[in-house]
Amino acid sequence: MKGLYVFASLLAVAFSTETFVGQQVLRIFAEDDFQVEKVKELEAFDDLQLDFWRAPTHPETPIDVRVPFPSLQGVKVFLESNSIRYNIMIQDLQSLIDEEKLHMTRQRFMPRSIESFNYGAYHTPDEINAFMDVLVSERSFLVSKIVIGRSYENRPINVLKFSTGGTKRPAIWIDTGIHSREWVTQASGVWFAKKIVDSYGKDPSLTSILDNFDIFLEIITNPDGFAYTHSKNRMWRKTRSPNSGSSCIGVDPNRNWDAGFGGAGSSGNPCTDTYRGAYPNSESEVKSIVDFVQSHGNIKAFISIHSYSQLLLYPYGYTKQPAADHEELDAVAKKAVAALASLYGTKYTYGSIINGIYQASGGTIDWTYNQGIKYSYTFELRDKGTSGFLLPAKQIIPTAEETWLGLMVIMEHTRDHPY
Ligand code: 0X9
Ligand code: ZN
Repeated sequence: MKGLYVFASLLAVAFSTETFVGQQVLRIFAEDDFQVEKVKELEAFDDLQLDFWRAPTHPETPIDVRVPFPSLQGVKVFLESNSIRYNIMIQDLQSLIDEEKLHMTRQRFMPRSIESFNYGAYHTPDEINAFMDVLVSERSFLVSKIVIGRSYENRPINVLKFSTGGTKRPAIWIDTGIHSREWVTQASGVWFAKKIVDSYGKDPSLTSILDNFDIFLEIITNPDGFAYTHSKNRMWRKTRSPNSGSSCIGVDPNRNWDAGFGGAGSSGNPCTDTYRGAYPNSESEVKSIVDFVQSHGNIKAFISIHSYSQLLLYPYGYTKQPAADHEELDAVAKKAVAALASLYGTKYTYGSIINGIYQASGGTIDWTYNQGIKYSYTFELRDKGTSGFLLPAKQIIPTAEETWLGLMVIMEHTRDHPY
């Protein structure tokens, strides 16, 4: 294994892509608060270079952690000597990444029409951008592309606008891919775009939504990070902006919003994956949405899509204080997860962020909710921890289809409960 590791590292240097050979993802079951604290000790140990896919929180929820090869032995010994139970969730991370890449290259082509596009494959940023342009050119009566800003590396921040007319109609916002490595979300975003144009005029419910609301869909919400997951490091989560006084790059765009900014559940260390940034909205990918939401002024539902864990969450993440609309948000979530499960039996849990997952401050939907967007939700799509961020491509379409049913419940509720 050591020889393989060295060889792979050399290869990686040659092609300057990050390799994951010999890395595993462990699923840890901390049984009590003491064991949770022990795992947090591991988290604090920077040299181990651990990547927590699911951070340590309550004893009941499993902790998933990607462990680089050189740290693997030490981490396992630490867990065993503290009698902390774990299993190997992903035996060989690089082989999953290789499979994903192989599948992608086989499917790869620039879309010529929205009918010929392969919705069941992962695509490069160029392919997704080309898809958006083809969609707009084929369905210009319904969809246009607007640019709400530029990323740190100067990529356009594209948003699809689905509109049947009117001036300043109320609107529904959906974004995918704010965390760049959560690939099933951007892939689902592409599928949603196609679903919307196919359903208008056919599905009476979506038709009535679009006759009264505009829908804004941002598929590649973190363009620099997404490009980086394709070219350099499949596991990149953050933006790609530099941090002054540090050689570490990037800010967690789901900790950078002006809602409980700087509180617990975010980090002040630029080298961590939950780094909040120097100040709220420091990231242009965040600021562009903030400016758009404020200048629009009539967004009624805001749905931000992540993966993984199969959760439907609503505010708050930074405080245990229940949202003023807690009961209504909870009732809609309950209905949405039931609709989602009706297709393939996929089970979601729902609740406020702080109760449903963990404390996270500076998150997207806490800010949108505090701006008065009552129907602020966030999904964490498939799976519950078999493949995690490396969800096999064959699950893209089923994931998008079932999620759509949940989205429809939220959008219908928004339509039927004007405020
Ligand atoms: O930590 C996060 O930002 C979210 N989990 S993820 O694995 N997608 O990174 C959980 C925070 C809850 N808030 C939202 N999902 N918006
Ligand atoms: Zn995420």
